[in-house]
Amino acid sequence: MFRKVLVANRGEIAVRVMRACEELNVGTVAVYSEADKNAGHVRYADEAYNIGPARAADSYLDHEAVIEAARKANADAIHPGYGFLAENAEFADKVEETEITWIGPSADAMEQLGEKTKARKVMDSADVPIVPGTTDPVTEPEEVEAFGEEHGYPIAIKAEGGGGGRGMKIVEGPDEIEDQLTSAKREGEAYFDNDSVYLERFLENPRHVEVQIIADGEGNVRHLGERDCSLQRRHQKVIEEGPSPALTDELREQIGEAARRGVQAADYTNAGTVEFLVEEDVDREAGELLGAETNFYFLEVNTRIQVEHCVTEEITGIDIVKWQIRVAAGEELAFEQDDVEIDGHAIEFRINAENAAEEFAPQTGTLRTYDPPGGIGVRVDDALRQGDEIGGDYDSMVAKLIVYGSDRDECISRSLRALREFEIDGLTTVIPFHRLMLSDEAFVDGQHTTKYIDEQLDPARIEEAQAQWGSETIEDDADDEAVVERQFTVEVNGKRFDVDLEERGATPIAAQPSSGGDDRPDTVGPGGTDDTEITGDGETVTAEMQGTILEINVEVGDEVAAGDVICVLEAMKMENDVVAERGGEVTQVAVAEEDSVDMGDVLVVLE
Ligand code: MV4
Repeated sequence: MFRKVLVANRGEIAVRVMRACEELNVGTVAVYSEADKNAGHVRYADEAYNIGPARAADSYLDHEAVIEAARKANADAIHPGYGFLAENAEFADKVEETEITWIGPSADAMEQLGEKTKARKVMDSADVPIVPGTTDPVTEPEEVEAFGEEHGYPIAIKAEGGGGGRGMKIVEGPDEIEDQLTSAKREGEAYFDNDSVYLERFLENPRHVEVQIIADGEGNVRHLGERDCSLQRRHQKVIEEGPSPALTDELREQIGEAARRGVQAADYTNAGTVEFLVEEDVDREAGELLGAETNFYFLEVNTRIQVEHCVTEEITGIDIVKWQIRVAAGEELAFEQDDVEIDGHAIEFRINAENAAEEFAPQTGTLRTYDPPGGIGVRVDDALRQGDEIGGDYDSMVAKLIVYGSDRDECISRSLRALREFEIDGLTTVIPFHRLMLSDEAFVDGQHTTKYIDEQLDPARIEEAQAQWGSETIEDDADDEAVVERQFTVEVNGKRFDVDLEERGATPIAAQPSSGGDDRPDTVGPGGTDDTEITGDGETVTAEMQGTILEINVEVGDEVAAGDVICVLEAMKMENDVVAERGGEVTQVAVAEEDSVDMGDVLVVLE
């Protein structure tokens, strides 16, 4: 077993990995950016190293800085968590070239499965059903047309390097082929440096079901059952659960075995997830359910531990992260497939700092109250505590709430109880949205598909839920205790040390305002992915997230109407239209094309 593991991540997943290390008696090393000097993962680790500025590209994504920290710390392995460098085959390869062990699948396996037509070929040859389509790239409109004539419409054109909703274009009929093909190629080139695309039949109303697998270096592969992640908003998962309410035991067995065969064929090691689309037979001409049969189709493999892995841990009792570390250290899996039993039901809620009533706009602020729930069946994975600040530098996840029950009904009522107990003040979270879903007929009946939030749920109900259950921000009472605890951080040569002081008779440290202390707007407006503050007759359009300006469509003096696209912001590898909410005359354009902008930066002012 390793002596010391460096966790190349932050937030709850970094703490989750360190907890596994702790149980294995393995030392833990954190890395942190300037913005994270006092973050939970740094507090948890045995030692911590500063790897650069807040911007992820200059710290958490900096290959050399991470490897350098591992060297300084004398760590013998690196765990990447999810996001950041987790699926970066080039980084995995660099780590493999050192004496440090990469806790994850081999760079080779990551590369193979990252290229989608290769992954489709591997799965197809292992008898895993793939969505009907091509296993080689297509380049010409005529090829798409021929595919349409054979299989009908709609067709999905997907980027070879894509995944997670990026680089996918839908063609509804022959007249859209040319534009969508060009667009898919362009996105592939821009985001993945690869303009290669392939075709699939587009399934119109699928569920998203994924199978957790774990494999050791001796060729043993086990599947740990499935999770249903159908409740998504714009490709962002909101609630995940297991087992899937949409599968029969027979189908569950088939899909699990298919996943196992597939990754075995790819010589896969460590933890991974095989994603499937599940859909009832439809008559594509008439658009009607045939009802007779449910089919599943391979979509892609995620070569990392996922946010929602906890669901599987709760219903199997298997510590997936611990097994990741063990198999990377050369241990063999100590359980057979038949030993894996799915027991009960688990649901995971992402407690994001977002206002669901304002198109899930990210929120920043200070956690004035942070009081998570407890009791039977309740697990909270987080990396923060009361008083911490949620900045705009990284994602907006405050915590994950994972609830276990002996069956789905018990799990749902327990979840409602836990969400009612969860007390957060100082910033808006999606807790009211979760409470709405738990009383929503489609969700409670398990009937929802991937289209549910985006296309079927009435937004007015989200607003009502937010109004009803969104907590008021409570002002802090001044803390007038005579003993004041102060924590200091000392950084020596880029290594971090904590110093705790208890000061008697000291003046309490004033609480920071939850907003207004920075230059970001307090409120964010609706309107797609943009972020608009209405002031008097005017409107200041600001960036909702950190990103790059791709295109500016207006100049000073232009008249724009409500809903007009003002500019295009590339963020999180997606092109986002920034839209005017009210409209008016452009009085200022504060950015230029190719500028990097931070969340809250002013883009354009209208009057
Ligand atoms: C599809 C599809 C329907 N048909 N492919 C979106 C994320 C990316 N991983 C693949 N995605 C989809 N691919 C075919 N042939 C529908 C989706 C899709 C989706 C998939 C999983 C979860 C949520 C989704 C939401 C919209 C579309």
